Amino acid sequence: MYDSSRGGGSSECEYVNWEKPRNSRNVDKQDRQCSDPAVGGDTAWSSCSRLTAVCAALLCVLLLSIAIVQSVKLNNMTSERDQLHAERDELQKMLNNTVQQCLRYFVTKRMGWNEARQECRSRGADLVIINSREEQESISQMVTGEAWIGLSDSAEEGKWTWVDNTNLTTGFWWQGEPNDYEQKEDCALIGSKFAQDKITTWADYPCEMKLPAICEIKAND
Ligand SMILES: [Ca+2]
Ligand SMILES: [Ca+2]
Repeated sequence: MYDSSRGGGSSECEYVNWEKPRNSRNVDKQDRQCSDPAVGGDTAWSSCSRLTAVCAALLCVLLLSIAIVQSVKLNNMTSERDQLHAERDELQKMLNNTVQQCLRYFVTKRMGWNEARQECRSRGADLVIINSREEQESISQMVTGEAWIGLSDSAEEGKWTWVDNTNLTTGFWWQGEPNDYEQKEDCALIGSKFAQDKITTWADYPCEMKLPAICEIKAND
């Protein structure tokens, strides 16, 4: 309806019969809910923002967790690999030592010292000469029980000489040895049954005693 009594402008007449769409405000509001926080959609906007932030945070936590798990797995695998390498190297070293010992030393049957020396020499070796504590330890581990070594004082009582004619400098005698018991003991053995440790195990026995002997193949032979 046109109301001319108000004398207003044409713009006012135009709105007399015009009904603003009932839901226009709501539609407008809905359109702006997630796009413009300044137009009455603060609550909805905050919800969207929080939801997005929570999702992003969860994603970050998930990715971080995966990264941590993978890192731990990698560290564990690296440690296991290093340990396996160390064990392999140790086994290789033990194998090499064992092979070297097998190639360098052998043990005869039971016989007297002079007979044993002949046996060693007939096989390209001689009775063993022990030059160091390491060799004493190594040979002690190789044999069990008593065995002849290449040391005697047959030529001159009390003057212990190796089979290569060098004089003994460092001995590994058990307590009270050598004692030349009844003036009949001129040959040395390793692994005395009376010894209480694995290092000081030498003793002098009568050379006719039947014992195994340790022969040593020289490296330059
Ligand atoms: Ca003697
Ligand atoms: Ca003795």
